Amino acid sequence: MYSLLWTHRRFYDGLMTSETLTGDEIDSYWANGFAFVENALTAEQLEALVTDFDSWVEESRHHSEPYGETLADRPRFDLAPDHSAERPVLRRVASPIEISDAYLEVMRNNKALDAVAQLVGPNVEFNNSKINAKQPGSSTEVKYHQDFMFQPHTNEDLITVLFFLDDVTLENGPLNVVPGTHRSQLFDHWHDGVYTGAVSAAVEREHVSRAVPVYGSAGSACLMHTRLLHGSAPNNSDRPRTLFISEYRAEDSKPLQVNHIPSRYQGEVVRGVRTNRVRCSGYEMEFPEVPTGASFFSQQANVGEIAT
Ligand SMILES: O=C(O)CCC(=O)C(=O)O
Repeated sequence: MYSLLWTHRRFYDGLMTSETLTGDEIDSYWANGFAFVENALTAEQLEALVTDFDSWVEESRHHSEPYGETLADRPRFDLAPDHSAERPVLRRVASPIEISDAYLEVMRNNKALDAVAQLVGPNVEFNNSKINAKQPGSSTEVKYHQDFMFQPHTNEDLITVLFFLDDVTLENGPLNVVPGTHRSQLFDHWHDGVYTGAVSAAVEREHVSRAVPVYGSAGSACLMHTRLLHGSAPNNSDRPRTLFISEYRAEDSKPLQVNHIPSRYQGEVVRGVRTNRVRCSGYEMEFPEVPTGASFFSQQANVGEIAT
């Protein structure tokens, strides 16, 4: 719904401005907490990302447990419980920029990053990256959460960019966002002493009816405010849904806890310059738990254990 609306607006506005986001789109981002950028990737970039991802899916057929290594000493490739050699369900690749020149190049250069610089720049740093994939018919879902609750910073000028590597439709498990929630509270992601990386069932029930799906063609990107409440449902279609997700922050927003997806590129200035300044906003939260499993899916699996 949002993508169609913005497709048309971009066509007309694109004739009038060389900036990625128009003034209205910038206002809409601050009001709603998200923005949509069509053709955020060039055709060549998209093809290179898909080619590398397809090769990792093929490789995953030879594994039955999460595998590979990251800087965090946790597996890089995370497999869903229903993964098999015949029907591979690779659901997460942590920090693909370390093992792929194509992903590294896109992290540094893409049209959505220009939009990030418009919103929280001009000076922008890279924070972390991952691939989230939902193979056809897979049960992989993402429980409702706010990204900021995984890695607090001195201020909240962080933007998560989700690049669509496949066409995202209503059927293949699109991202669902709750507009305006970046301006409401930070919701607890700890329940009964367990960090679940998700809001309580009560908070989810309260907000889910206002959630809107973000869908569009491969190569598009959704930009999300770090406080925006979001989640996504299983893929009930026969088409895959793969996202490359790259998180950026204003250069004066400094991390207060270790990166939950560490990378040798974290803190790289990708737009503008380094200023040696720090800016602080006022908020309170309980520190998150750094995952010990291959990804946050193992933390969100705790949700089933908690009555909230
Ligand atoms: O894969 C998705 O649909 C959402 C991803 C997400 O919210 C996350 O990884 O934080």
